[in-house]
Amino acid sequence: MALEVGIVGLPNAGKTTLFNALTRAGAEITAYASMTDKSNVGMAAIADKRLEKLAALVGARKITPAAIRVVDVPGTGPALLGGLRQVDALLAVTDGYSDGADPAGDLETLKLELLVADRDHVERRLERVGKQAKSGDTGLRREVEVLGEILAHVDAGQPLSEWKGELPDGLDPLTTMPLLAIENGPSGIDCKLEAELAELPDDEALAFRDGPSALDEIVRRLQEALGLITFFTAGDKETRAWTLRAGQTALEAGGTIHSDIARGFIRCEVIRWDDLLSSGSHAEAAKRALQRLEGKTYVVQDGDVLNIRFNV
Ligand SMILES: Nc1nc2c(ncn2[C@@H]2O[C@H](COP(=O)(O)OP(=O)(O)OP(=O)(O)O)[C@@H](O)[C@H]2O)c(=O)[nH]1
Ligand SMILES: [Mg+2]
Repeated sequence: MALEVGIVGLPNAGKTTLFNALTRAGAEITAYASMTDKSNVGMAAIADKRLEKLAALVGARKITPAAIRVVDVPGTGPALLGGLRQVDALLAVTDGYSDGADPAGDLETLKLELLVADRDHVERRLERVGKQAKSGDTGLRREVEVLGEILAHVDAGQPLSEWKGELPDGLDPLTTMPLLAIENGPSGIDCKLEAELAELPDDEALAFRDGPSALDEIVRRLQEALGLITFFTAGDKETRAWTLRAGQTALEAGGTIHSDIARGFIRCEVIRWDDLLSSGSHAEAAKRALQRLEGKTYVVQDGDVLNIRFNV
C-alpha cells in the first residue's frame, strides 16, 4: 500500500493548486470556495537522482519512481476532514499570497478545525459505543470510560497529541498525525508557480528554476516526518524505487513489491546503490564481494538495491 498524505487548508488557501503541482493531475482550480464535496486523489512521484543513475547503469527500459498517494479535500468541516483519518500525514496549506494574508493565524484556525473534527469524532464514537456497551461487555464499558475522559481532555482545550493514555483502536485522530505546514506564497512555496512548472517537461522546468524543486523539499520533509527510506530494484526491464518505513525488513520489502514475493521469499541479494554504480555491474560487485545474501529479517537500509529470490 502506498503512503498517503491529505492536503488540508482553509477555503482558497491553494490546496488544489498544491495537489496539481504534486501530482500533475490538472484538477480544476476555482477562485471561490468549492461547492462540491469532490475530493481529488492522485499520485505524487518522489524524485530521486539515484534512480536515474541505476537505471542508466542497467539499461532499464522503464523507470518507475516511488510515489505517495495525495488526497485533496475541498474546504474543512468534520465530514470532509473525516475522510482523511486513514492517511499517514497531513499537508497544511495556508494562504501567504493574497493581500492581507495571515498564514500563521490561518494555521492556528486550521489546527482548531482539526481539533473540532476530532472532538466531533470522539463524541460520536462515544454515543455509538455507549449504546453497544449496554450489553454489558466489559471491553466496551472500558472504552466508554476512556472516550469520556478523552472528550473531557479535548473540551478542556488540550490537543489529543498530549493525551497520555492509550487511544482506543481505530480512533485515528487527525490531530495526532504528522502535520507539515506549507505557506503558499512568495515567502513559502509558490504553489501556483509550481503547478505551472509541473505542466512543463522536466528539463524545461529545471531550466526555469535555479534550485531544486520546492515540491522535492515537501517530499523530503514528508519522508523525514514519517521515517521513510527508499530501496531500489534494478532490472533491465524496469528499474524502480520503493518506499519503506525505517526499520522494515526484507520480507516487508518483498511484500511491498508483490504479495507473492513475500509468500515465496527465499533470500535476498543486497548491494548499496553506490557500490553497484562504482562496480559497474552486479557481476563485478559480486566479484568485489560488495553484494551480500540476506534473509527475511534483514532490516533494509536507505539506498539498498534488492534482488529478492522467491518461488511460488
Ligand atoms: N496569486 C496567487 N494565487 C493563488 C496561489 N495559489 C492559489 N491561488 C489562487 O487561489 C484560488 C484558489 O486556489 P485553489 O487551489 O483552488 O484553493 P483551494 O484551497 O483548493 O480552495 P477550495 O478547494 O475551494 O477550498 C485560485 O484562483 C488560485 O489560482 C498563489 O500562490 N498565488
Ligand atoms: Mg480545492
